[in-house]
Amino acid sequence: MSLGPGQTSRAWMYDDLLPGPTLRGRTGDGVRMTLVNGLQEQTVVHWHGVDAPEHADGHPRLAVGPGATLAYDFTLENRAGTYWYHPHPHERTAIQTYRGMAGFFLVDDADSDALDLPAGSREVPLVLQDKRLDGSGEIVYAPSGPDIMTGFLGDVPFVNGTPFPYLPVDRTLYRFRLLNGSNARIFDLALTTGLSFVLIGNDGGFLERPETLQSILLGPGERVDVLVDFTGAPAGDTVVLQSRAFSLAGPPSSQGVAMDLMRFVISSAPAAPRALPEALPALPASPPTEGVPQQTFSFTSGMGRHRINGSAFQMDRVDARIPLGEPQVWRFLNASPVPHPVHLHSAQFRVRSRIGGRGRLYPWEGGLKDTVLLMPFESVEVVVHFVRHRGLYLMHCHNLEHEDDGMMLNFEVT
Ligand SMILES: [Cu+2]
Repeated sequence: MSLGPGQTSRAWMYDDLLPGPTLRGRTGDGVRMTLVNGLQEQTVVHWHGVDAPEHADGHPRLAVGPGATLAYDFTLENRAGTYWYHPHPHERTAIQTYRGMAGFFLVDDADSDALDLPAGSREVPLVLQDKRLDGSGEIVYAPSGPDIMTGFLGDVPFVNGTPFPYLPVDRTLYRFRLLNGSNARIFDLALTTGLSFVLIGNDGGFLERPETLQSILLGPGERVDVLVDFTGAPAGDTVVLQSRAFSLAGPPSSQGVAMDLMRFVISSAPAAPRALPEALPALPASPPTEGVPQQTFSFTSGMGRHRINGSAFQMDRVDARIPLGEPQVWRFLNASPVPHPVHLHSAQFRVRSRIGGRGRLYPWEGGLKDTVLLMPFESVEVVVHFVRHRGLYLMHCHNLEHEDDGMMLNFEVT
């Protein structure tokens, strides 16, 4: 694949595209896809954030070897939202995702249609990543021990598979679907020239109400759906999407360094202004949580080993069980000096509190989430409610080096 003028690198891709093809469906659609494994190792696809039945969720025990195929057939049950897909083979998720295997899975429904948001060339999915390149411009993936402690961090920003790209934009409203598709890097997103984000959605679809924000902290695996209004921007101006510097205690690394991710170049062509939505579709009702069972999961990174409740992932061991339809409160404790973005398969959850560290929740953590960022020594409480599928699913850290090192467990919806 090309990285710009005169520069190429090898990549591992879905359908020879970097990122993979953007899949788009409507709630209630049947999804039928076939994975054809052209790698020299096993792989499997996980539909991140999508409530797939057990056989279609991409659990590593379902991975297929080189040359083999795997058929997916399920009904799309999620509400409108910004979902995505990536590999999930045992201990090889990090390298396969890093080398290029990831794509968007966008879902629409009657509610999203009714909002009449910017569409076509003014609705742009952007997958944000970081890479390391060697002297010849080849993408490098060779994590050292310290890299596995912090996660593998790159120094070159990639957006949609291109280093520091630009996008010409008209002077009107745009919708950006932002995905942090990095293995380990956390982005503190902001726009230059005083522009702000109007946050309308996150992992599991639209939020309760639009919110204007100057910055959004996005951990690996998390998504936000934002509107940006370029109406007042001067023609010829360049607006930069940046990750701002932030400080982080713990082992030294480049986590938190400032990075310019991409540029928007304002066109001189006239464009009709568009109004922002005043209200967003209602969220599904929350389950009652009074007196419901609780479970605690402790994420530790001692001696360079990443564990949940002291154990490394084992393919056939079930670490937690939860009855279908029973709401529970799950507490995730980060008992370590490194961040852990915690991801659940099978259903979206609600984040209800954070203690330690930042000690509060942020607007992009409202609504429905499938991934929540725990900075060092933070803990969060989430309300889980599995209502669709019984079966074996995963909880894991979405820092992919941590995941592959064993910070993952099986839970069974019974
Ligand atoms: Cu982690």
